[in-house]
Amino acid sequence: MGAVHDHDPHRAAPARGRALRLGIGGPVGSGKTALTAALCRTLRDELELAVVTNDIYTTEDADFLRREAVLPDDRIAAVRTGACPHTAIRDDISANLDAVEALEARHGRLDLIIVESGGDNLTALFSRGLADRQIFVLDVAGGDDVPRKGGLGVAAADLLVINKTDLAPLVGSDLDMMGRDAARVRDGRPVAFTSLRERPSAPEVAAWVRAVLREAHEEAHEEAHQEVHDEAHRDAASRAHAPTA
Ligand SMILES: Nc1nc2c(ncn2[C@@H]2O[C@H](COP(=O)(O)OP(=O)(O)OP(=O)(O)O)[C@@H](O)[C@H]2O)c(=O)[nH]1
Ligand SMILES: [Mg+2]
Repeated sequence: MGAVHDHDPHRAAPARGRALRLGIGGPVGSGKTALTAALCRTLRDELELAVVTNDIYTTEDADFLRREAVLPDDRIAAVRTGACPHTAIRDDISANLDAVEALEARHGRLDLIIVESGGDNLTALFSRGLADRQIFVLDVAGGDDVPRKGGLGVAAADLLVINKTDLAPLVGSDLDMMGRDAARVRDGRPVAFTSLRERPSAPEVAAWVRAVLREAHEEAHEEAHQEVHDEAHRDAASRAHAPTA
């Protein structure tokens, strides 16, 4: 992933002490809101969750999530981007960061904040200053040649979800080919096939999220351990150099 983000002007903030921020991006209508709803339903009893949605002119995605009662209303915030959706997740992330921080201020310790991007083209990736990890959602009806065509989202997202597999026979999409093409450009990063219509709890994506959280906790633990070690080392060094009475 490194090469993709080397020029990212926004550096990732440390995950320690705050919620992990998970971006969900992808083309219009691929199932980003359906996946957000699925993750909320599956994970809400085990994690402290909140959601930020991005729409260009409306708050439709947030309204949908509230109507579906996937989380209490005050855990769902809407950002109206008023411009290209990718600008709000990549270039000027301030409105999204404000929304994330307001949720954290209101709810105290959260484990996971999902940020759903507005539907956009294949090149839109989240700034690492906004999202610690990101999922890119394609759907099989958008064309089975999309993974082959690549694009940053397909190639570099931490997890690629290929959704609406239930529609594959109807639209004549070749799932095996989509999987092979995605694997070719993704350098070992994972791909999940989902049908949120047939399996609305998205168990494979929820399992991936749990694994990511475990990994983030382990990293934070190691970092904290390293800091304690460094401090002890500094104290010992300054004692060694202190003049003796
Ligand atoms: N058949 C089928 N339909 C699905 C599936 N997942 C989502 N949908 C439908 O696809 C439509 C778009 O889903 P959304 O979740 O709103 O897509 P989105 O990516 O959030 O769309 P935007 O936010 O507008 O870009 C809705 O009518 C969903 O019910 C699926 O796995 N199979
Ligand atoms: Mg949506």
